[in-house]
Amino acid sequence: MTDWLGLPVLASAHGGQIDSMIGWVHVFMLILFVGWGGFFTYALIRFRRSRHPVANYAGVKSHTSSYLEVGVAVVETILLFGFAIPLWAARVDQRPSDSEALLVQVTGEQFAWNIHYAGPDGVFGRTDITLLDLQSNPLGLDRADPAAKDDVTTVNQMYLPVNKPIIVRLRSKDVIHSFGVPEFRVKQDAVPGLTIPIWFVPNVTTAEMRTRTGNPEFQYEIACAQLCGLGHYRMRGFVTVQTAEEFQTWLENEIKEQGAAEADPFR
Ligand SMILES: [Cu+2]
Repeated sequence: MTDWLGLPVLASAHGGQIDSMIGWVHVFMLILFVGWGGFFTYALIRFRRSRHPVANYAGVKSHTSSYLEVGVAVVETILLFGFAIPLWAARVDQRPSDSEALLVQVTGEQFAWNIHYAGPDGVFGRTDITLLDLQSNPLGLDRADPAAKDDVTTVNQMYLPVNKPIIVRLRSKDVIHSFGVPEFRVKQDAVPGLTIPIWFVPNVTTAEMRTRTGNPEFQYEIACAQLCGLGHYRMRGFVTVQTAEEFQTWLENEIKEQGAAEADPFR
């Protein structure tokens, strides 16, 4: 229904609602455009110079236009507080419980996305700012902490299972970044000092998307959607959506590899 908007291919459960909203906003804007355009044309003709050689300094005396403006303001207030804010609150409050969703911590930094999985124990390992090393340990993860043993961290590579609710806990190490994946219809600022949850359900695997788009190299891309510094343009991450089994295999491999690398850093 919203094909005429030329939006990116849709790949999340809630995205259809966003698209239909974008569609409706366009329709309403078109109505406004036609309405105001018509009024403008009417005013040009009705108040043309040949009919009004002398300006009227008194102007309009009736209060109709003031009442109309107050009316518009009242309607807009009702739309905002009666519909928009409650709808948005329902969306962000009714997020899936931590047990039914996959929790992924995403930390933006100039200029990369650090992705952190808690692993099978579901507990994120302790992080310590003194352990932070931009090359080898950008999150300052303390591998000595038992909860960190099965943690998996990656840079700019996010792996997600298809059809499972994902809760991203979004954070930033330095400035404001923005986590945007157009196909998921997800975009949220990452603000230093805050941990902001966002949730979505990716429902098309990367493999399926490659067939659908006819592009064998298709990748979901995390675009930083806030101008965050000189390297902003290269702050790109990638999301690979896989079947549940593929994701599990990937996670287990990473746990093994990252655990082994930790035990023998010179491997
Ligand atoms: Cu950024």
